Amino acid sequence: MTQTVTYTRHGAFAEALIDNPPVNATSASVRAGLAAAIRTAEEDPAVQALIIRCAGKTFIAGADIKEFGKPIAPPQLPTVIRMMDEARKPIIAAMHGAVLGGGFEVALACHYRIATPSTKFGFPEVKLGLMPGAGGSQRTPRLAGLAMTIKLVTEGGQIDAKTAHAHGLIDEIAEGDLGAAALAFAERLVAAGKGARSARDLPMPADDPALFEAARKTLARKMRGQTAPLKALEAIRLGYEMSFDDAVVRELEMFREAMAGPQSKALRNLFAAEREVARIPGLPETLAPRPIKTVGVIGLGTMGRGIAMAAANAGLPVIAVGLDLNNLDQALRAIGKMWSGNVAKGSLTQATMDERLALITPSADPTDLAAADLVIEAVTEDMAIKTEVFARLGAVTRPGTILASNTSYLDIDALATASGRPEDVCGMHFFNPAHVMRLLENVRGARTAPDVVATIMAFGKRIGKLPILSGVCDGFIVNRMLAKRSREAFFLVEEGANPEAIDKVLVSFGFPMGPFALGDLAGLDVQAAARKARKASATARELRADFVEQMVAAGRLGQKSGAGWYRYGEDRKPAHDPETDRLIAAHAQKHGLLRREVRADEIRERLLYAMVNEGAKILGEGIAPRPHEIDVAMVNGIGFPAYTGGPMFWADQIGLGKVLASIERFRADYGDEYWAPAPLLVAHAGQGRGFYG
Ligand code: 3H9
Repeated sequence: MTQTVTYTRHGAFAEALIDNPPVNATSASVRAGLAAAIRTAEEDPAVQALIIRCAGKTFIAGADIKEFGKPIAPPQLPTVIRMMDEARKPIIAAMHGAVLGGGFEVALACHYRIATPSTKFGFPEVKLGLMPGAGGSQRTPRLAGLAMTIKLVTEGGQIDAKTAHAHGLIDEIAEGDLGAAALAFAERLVAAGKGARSARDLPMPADDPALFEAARKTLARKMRGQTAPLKALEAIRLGYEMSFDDAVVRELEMFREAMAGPQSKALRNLFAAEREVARIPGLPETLAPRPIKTVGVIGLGTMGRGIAMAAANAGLPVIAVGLDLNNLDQALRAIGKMWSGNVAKGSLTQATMDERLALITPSADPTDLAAADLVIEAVTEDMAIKTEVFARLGAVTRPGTILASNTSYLDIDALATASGRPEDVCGMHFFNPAHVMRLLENVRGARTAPDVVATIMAFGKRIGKLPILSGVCDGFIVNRMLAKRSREAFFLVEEGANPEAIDKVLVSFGFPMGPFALGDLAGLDVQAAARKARKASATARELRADFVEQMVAAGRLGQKSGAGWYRYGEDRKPAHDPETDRLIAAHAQKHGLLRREVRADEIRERLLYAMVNEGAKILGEGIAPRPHEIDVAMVNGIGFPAYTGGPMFWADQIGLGKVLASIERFRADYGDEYWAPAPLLVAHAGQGRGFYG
């Protein structure tokens, strides 16, 4: 048929086999091949039914994202789907892997559907700022009802084959070889005298405005700020307002409008960036990673426990070394408690939990780490202690064992020197809670061996993380950028903004919470310790804005003590606390500060441009190889809203010239020390280009 679609006759049945790696997207040649297969099967009197199946790991995982934003070669997907609707012979989808987006739409346009038990189905379009564009919003309700449709189409999640079957989205779950099962299904179909049929001809389910209303509320909370989910919801309603044929035309128009919008552009850039960060410039893709069969974790505080859990969750044996026996026992009980919580919620079986626990071997003796292939150090964030631990690790582990520090800002190169094996040393900075958060900031030291870099990137993926690579600097990518945001937040409080107003600006920008609510959540004692560690490099003004230290001195540690910037009741919701106002007022009086009204615009620009400027320095210094790393890290690490694409992409959309002009204004007002623009930002702005080109 075409390069990507093979047409084969098996007696009375034809099979169109799609082979378009990596994910069998409906690229131009697939669309053309499918159209040709449908025509051929329709015209061949010997063919009684057509089967559509895919080679490789998956059924069609969607429209071809790489074609988006370019002119689409005919036939377009809706045209092929229309041919399926009009076919007189039954078309059967035989599915495995992921049936997503346009792939799900092709399946739903088939007249019958069978799938292997492990197949997953979904409409991830909203995650790309899009909505189904080839009938998904119209066929799904006709087959599966409104509630399931709303969930699938607006939230972008996936369902398994059992659920799809229970909701009428597939006809049969196929055991054994899929090709053979599809042929057997076709034979039974024809023997039973069943012919072509189309979901197009089914009625819409009874309207239920309350369901739509409830969904609007859920989306406003769960997918705050995103435009596509609400558009997708609106598209479902089209089925009540016009004929199926008109509704799919309008759905396609809405899909195209979404595609041209800023959120989709940003989310698609992020999708590509999340994949691009796995390819490290200058590192040959053929470089073999070192084998990791056993993981060691040393230091079993909150981070060490989470890291041990993340490794055991991926089925890896873990030697968990705690430095004293009491702590060891406590750590294991805490790990058990966290997994028990999952068992209680039903997301983990007791048997799996037992298996995972059995993978963790506790020890109080670092020499046991000789059996590990990778040791992740998560002891107290103190350079003297870490240096000692690395010296010890260098001595007790085998040469070639990778020694990674989970430090969030300390110097990996100094730890490398202490180990005596600098080529084996790197950073692996997990985010709290380490068994949950996807981002993993891997750090390459000056002397880290290239195959160590390849290993920690592959290892991160293996334990279900999204690893990005950073170079060595204070705070690496995420904390270095975040530190600038914190600096501005504290300065703004000194100048007159109140913490709630600052948090509100960031929440309305799309962050899950603002810097003060975040500080309360993380613990102000933790923040104070980090400030203390950086005291030597802090400016006089940064030292003066010592709100965190004042809070801690007053016993206000954040959520855990019931009060920090905010006051917390039983429900843990932040409430205004007049004590905070008093503390700020006293601070202003003590230092003779005249507080003024600060506008939301200024708050937003100071907090966000401080990060963009630091991001530009990080890029210019080569700490991040590309803007991709920064955007992926900030979206997944601190909740920079995904639909902006991340700070660097967002700045590109504003225009670097405009960003620079604001930074220059801040520089004039607040000094070079804080607002000297990054040379790369100046250079790019001068050339009229963005960070991405
Ligand atoms: C849509 O369908 C619109 C329609 O409703 C309307 C049309 C009119 N196209 O994620 P991975 C590449 S919107 C092109 O690492 P995994 C990806 O870039 C679309 N390429 O693998 C990467 O290549 P590279 C709705 C795609 O096994 C490689 O495949 N569909 C596409 O972890 C491997 O990807 C989606 O949004 C694509 N659609 O996960 C599905 N998808 O390394 C998005 C992937 O060269 N895809 N690639 O960059 C996914 O969710 C995952 O890729 C999947 C596999 C679960 C399929």
